[in-house]
Amino acid sequence: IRDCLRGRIYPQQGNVQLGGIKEYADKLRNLDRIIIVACGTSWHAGLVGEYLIEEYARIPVEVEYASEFRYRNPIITEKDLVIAISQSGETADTMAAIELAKEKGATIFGVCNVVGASIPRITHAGVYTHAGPEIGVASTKAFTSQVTVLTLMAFYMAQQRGAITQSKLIEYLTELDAIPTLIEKALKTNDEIKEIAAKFKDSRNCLFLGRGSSFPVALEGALKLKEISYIHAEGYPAAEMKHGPIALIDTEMPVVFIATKHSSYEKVISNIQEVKARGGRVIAIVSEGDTAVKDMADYVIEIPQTGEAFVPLLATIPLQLLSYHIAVMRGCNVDQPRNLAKSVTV
Ligand code: F1P
Repeated sequence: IRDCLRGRIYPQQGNVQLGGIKEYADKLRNLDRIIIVACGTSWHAGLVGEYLIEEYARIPVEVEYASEFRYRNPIITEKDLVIAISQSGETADTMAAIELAKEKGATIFGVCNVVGASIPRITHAGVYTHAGPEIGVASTKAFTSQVTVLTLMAFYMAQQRGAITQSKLIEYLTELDAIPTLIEKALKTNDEIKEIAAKFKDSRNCLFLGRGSSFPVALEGALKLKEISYIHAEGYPAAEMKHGPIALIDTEMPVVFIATKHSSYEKVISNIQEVKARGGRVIAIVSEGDTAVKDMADYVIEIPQTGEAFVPLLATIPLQLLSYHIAVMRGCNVDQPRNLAKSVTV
């Protein structure tokens, strides 16, 4: 995360560039569909990409686990654009999904961190995230960088297709430029998060809930907790809670909400009330200055105010820190979690 803040992701000059995909501007203007393939954390970044591309560029997007896609008989045509996302650029399932889509004539873009890895070599074009080496096995800064690239892609495609004007594009890019400073600010909640972690370190389960593009952030928060602390955690769309997970809520169940002041704020508030009414313990990620959620939740963590498109970049930070502190307090090796490999090449 700190490397990202030092400007190793956008906007440092010459780093993240859409140059490769800009050669495909015509294709992007005439696309009917995008298929995103990835595994693990990269798949969660793909889901954020789906929300942003559909919202801003209005292109239909499907997000597939590469590990499933490669073994079924998916419908792919030469009109499709497939975006493969991978930190390592070596994940065997993602490579197999690319080969399958290539055989059917699709155009393939890659979003990779490791320069010169296998995936960039088998894609038609792509973007390097340049987040620097991931030291730990669990993906952290790679996720924020992938989301940054997908956010840029969504705005670029939107502008190419006339869904947003050039001046709107510049407005969004200016907002994106401010994100590293806002992440610095978000990191200042580290000590508060450590105190919250101490209260929940002995939990056996945890739920993460969010709506819209905060739903994939909830999935990623749950995955980080599972991967590094071995606590069973589930991410769900908050609106899905009433269709099942609500049965799990009792005084032993911590529920982490992403409850920033954006389009679904009121609905998330009613979900928090439902959890509190059943004795659940709520940790909420809120926008700076929020009062309504503060009155309801047991613990709140503030993130700086930002446009809705950029919430995934900021809301992820406290969730990563929460998992980190819980894992350290439980004596887990956060860099080398048991049973996990950095690149899954088989
Ligand atoms: C995909 C991934 C990572 C996870 C772990 C296993 O890797 O699932 O998200 O943290 O390292 O592999 P990649 O394709 O993004 O390199």
